[in-house]
Amino acid sequence: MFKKILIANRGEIALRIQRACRELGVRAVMVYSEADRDAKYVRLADEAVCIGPAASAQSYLNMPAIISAAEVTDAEAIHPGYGFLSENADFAERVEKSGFQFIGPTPESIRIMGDKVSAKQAMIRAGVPCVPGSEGELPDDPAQIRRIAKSVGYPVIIKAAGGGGGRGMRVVHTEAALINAVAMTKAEAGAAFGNPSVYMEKFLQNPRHIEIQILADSFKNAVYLGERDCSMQRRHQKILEEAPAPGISRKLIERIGERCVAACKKMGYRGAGTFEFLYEAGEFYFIEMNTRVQVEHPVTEMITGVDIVKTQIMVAAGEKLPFTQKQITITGHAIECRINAEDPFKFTPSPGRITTWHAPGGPGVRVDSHIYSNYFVPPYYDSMIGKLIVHGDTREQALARMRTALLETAVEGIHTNIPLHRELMVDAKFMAGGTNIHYLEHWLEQHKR
Ligand code: MV4
Repeated sequence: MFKKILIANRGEIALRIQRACRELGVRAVMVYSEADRDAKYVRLADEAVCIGPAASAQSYLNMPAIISAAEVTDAEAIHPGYGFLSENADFAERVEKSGFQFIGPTPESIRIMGDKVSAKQAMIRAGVPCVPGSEGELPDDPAQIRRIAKSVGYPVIIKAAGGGGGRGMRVVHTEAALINAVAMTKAEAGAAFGNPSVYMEKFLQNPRHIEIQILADSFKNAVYLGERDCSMQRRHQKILEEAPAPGISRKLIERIGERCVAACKKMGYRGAGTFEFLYEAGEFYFIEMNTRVQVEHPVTEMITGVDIVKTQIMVAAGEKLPFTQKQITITGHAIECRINAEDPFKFTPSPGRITTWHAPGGPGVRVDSHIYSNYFVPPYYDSMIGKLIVHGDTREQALARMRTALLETAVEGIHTNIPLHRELMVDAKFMAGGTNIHYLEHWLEQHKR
């Protein structure tokens, strides 16, 4: 096992990774920007290095500054968390070339999954079901593009190979609009991602967003840890997640999970990974793979008892996965509410000083947050200030525990989205389970204030 790890991130995930380090007896080095000088996890760290000013480009995205910090502190490995440099293949490569272990997949795996066309081709080869479409980059010839669209069937969606997470896509309903839409998406993709390559898929109208968590070691061992339902989102920002996904049979999850595991083994994938699927009319369709630990990983930890962050570190250190698929069992139900510093219904950011913070507690309640009374939420970064996670024997018990936890939680001095979560936890359709990716946006339209 490593003696010392550098954590190249901030906020709740920095604290989460530090907790995993302590359990493993690994010393934790934090890097921080000038805006995060007073952060709790910076004080708790064994060592801390300031890497630059508040702006992410000059600190959390500053590769030479982060690698220098690892050099001066004698860290052996770098954990990138999520966001920032976590899915940057060039960073992973520079980390390795500098003699450190990147806690994540190989640069090659990150690169393949970062290009959505090569990711999809890898999945097709590995037998993971994908959305029907162009099976590769769209050609330039308009007649060929029209022919592909006709065979896929309208509506279709044009997506940028360099996009992902909702960036660089366009829905097309008619042949008349097709060629112009492809040209527009290509132009935008070239400007935004430096890669004009686009592909085509059948547009699914009312899917749910279901994802499969996997863990793999360097010895071609891999397991899936069940699924998460992340359909409750607004503008591609998830607001709450749950596991298991309501109403989807274990048999179907097992079938799809086994395909994901087979794909990991085939690709020689190492580390934590998430296969994102759209689920519609009882079928799963792969869309993207994330090669990092995800914000919503705790719901999976709660239903499996597996520490995903600890396991990421163990497999990066060259250890074997400490469990087999047979040893993974799903117990109960978990829900996570993301707590954001923002207006609960207008969604405008609300940075500033937190005057009061009372955390909830009780059976099955977990709080992943770096905040404290008198903490200043800086305006420079993502608005998420923590996550409330509950576990219960049943979905109904988890819902009841989340309602109580949200009632107990007090954040004063800034606005948060807790009032929105309180309303969603008593919403009849959400309580019934299985709402799709458009539900929250429609709900907000009907509950305008
Ligand atoms: C789609 C789709 C419908 N059909 N692909 C958006 C984020 C990116 N990961 C993929 N996205 C979508 N791809 C096909 N073929 C609808 C979406 C989509 C979506 C997906 C997941 C979660 C939220 C979403 C919100 C709007 C659109």
